[in-house]
Amino acid sequence: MRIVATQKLPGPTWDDLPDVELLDAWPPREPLPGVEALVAVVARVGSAELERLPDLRLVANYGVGYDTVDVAACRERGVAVTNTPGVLDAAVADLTLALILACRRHLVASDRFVRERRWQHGWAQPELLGNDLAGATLGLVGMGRIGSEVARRAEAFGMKIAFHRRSGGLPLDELLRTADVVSLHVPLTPETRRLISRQRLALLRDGATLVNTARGAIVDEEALVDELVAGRVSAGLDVFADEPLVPERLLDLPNVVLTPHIASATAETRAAMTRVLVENVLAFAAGTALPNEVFG
Ligand code: 8YV
Repeated sequence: MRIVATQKLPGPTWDDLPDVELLDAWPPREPLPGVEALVAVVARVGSAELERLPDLRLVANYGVGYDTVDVAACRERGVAVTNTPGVLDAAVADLTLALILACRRHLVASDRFVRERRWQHGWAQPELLGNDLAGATLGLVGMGRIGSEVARRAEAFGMKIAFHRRSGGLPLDELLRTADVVSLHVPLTPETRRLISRQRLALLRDGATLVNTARGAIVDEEALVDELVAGRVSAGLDVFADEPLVPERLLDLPNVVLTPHIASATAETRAAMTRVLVENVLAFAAGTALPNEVFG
């Protein structure tokens, strides 16, 4: 079976895949007949890309979020799509807590303060005065595997948990109005695109923190930048609407902590994601049921 990958993946199980060809460009410049499986790493797979791979039967997406893959277009052509759920929940939840702590305790600004040799009195500067996690309310938008892991960790810090999800929990607007920290844990779908609109951002309390480790396009990014420039709220952002572009206006703001989509980026988690992806490709090659097929 001919397998191609947009990139080599980390971890020992990668070598369990037989003869993977690494593509030097995505999408391929020329059509590649005979390729049946594609390992896709942050790669857009839509109708145009599928045309270059006329014999494709599997898109194995490296990641739990598969918004870059047009699942409907794949289905139309009889191409199955798999993802890598379950193994990255803890890593994403850890980074979420790290961003919450970094924002609420001005960690990055404090580090900069020391490095810039501005620490000249024993007493912390007023602008570095933070807020307790204990007693603060964390509003989770989405309460699936990752949201639940975030809740578990935040409870250990003494935070009160509120959540919104499709069925149950607080209405979204009420959650946004009442939480001290709002964290997003929903997939990017047509329903969640710009779910956190300009109007909804305006509902956030003064001094609230928005954390996004899900997908940038869930938020109206321009409206968020406006709020952050105004200094009314703070944010911890691991994801952006048009990665790797980060809005220029964010780069000098003290009330934002920025990371380059690293929520799942631990050696252990990335290796586990590779293992799950490889299991799916091997199941496909063996003609057995795909462990993590997604259907749109
Ligand atoms: C990236 C993620 O896909 O799983 C997801 O949905 O966003 C990440 O794990 C991964 O970093 C691919 O590079």
